[in-house]
Amino acid sequence: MYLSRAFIPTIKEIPSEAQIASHRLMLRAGLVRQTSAGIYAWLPLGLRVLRNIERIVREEQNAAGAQEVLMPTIQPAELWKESGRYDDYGKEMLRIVDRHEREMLYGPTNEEMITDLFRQSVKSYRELPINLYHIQWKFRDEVRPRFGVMRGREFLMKDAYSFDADHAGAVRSYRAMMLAYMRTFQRLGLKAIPMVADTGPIGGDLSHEFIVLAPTGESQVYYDASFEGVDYLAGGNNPDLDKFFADITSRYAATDEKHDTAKWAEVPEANRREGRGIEVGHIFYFGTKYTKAMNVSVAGPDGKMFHPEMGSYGIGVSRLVGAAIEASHDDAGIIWPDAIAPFKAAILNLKNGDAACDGLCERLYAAMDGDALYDDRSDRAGVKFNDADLMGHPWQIIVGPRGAAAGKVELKRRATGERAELSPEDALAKVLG
Ligand code: P5A
Repeated sequence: MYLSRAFIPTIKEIPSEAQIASHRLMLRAGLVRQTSAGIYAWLPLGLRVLRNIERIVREEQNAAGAQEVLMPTIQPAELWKESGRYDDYGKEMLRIVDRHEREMLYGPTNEEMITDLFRQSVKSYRELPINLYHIQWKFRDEVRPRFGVMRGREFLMKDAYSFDADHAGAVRSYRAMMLAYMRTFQRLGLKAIPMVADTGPIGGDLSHEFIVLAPTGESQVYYDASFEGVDYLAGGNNPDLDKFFADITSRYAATDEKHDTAKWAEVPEANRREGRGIEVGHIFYFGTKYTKAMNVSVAGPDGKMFHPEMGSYGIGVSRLVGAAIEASHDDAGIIWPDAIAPFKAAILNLKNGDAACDGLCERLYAAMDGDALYDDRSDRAGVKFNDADLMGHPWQIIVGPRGAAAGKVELKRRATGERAELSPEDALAKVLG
């Protein structure tokens, strides 16, 4: 993308309404704009990040055996009356009446709807297990929407729902999703730690939250440092789920709600870490809560009908954009993890109009095949450096007249500030490698 023509409305002043770094930086770098309280429009740069996160989430859900569907945002109230949650959900639910006076709502989550889809089609234990997910906008009329996309009213969630024949199967589904989550966060370039959690309005008796560490997080967390450096991507396509689960739950990690001082005292002192964290995912096992309430049963091997066991599994896709920035930024701007960066590199033409600079930049831009933002504006070099740092591209390929004449570029790594003078080919190899 040519920056001179891109719709990336950056802001120089620090937006006064934004209390935390990610919100300020998302506004300043032109990723999003608020359209009403807690509701945001995603602009090209922000949307590219959102799509990158979605892609990795989707790949890991598919690899874990979940199947993608797409349910609507608008739901009929009847389903929620069946489950008993229509009144429980209170003011957080956005209620709508259509022209025929039918009660509808903008979905805050989809347990009821997926249970209804399941009961329309699945009749036998032989069709189990099934895990269905979608990536869809949700609406929760939060009392205090704040921190930009981190606690919005409209937000993008990946939500998966598993159906199993028995408790053992449901536990297996839960563990498979937990591993898929650890892999997802690792691929996103984030350190997320699973912590035992309360189940709240979703219900059930087994639940974990996934917390990304960041000083501005809403939760106080306590965890064992041995979580750091575990490679969840090792273990191939047929991982030992019981071993994984035993290993992960043997390490202490809890938010203050669930903090157990006796167990904490057993963690070796050198390993005890305290800090703040952001909840980017939450998984639940709730057995037959919805299948019973909504009268869903399938035939077992003996012909007897039974209620399938369920779990649900959420990732805050839009929240992750903010969380990634909270976890990785400096005074100059965002520092994107490579996997989710909107562009791999910015190409900075320090002398627009100089034939050697223009020619070299165009050549680099073509070789990057759409994965570079080319700063072809006629601004001063300082403006270009500042904007590239603000937008946080992992690499900057800097092309000045002296270098261009000698067939050299400067390559800067945003995260470390390291710079090296290289041939254009070597720079490309590093950036694309
Ligand atoms: C699990 C999937 C659920 O809704 N039902 C379907 C279950 N869980 S949850 O914890 O309530 O939400 C899942 C994740 O969604 C993100 N999230 C939000 N993101 C932005 N703004 C919000 N207001 C918001 N509320 C929830 C969180 O990442 C949460 O872990």
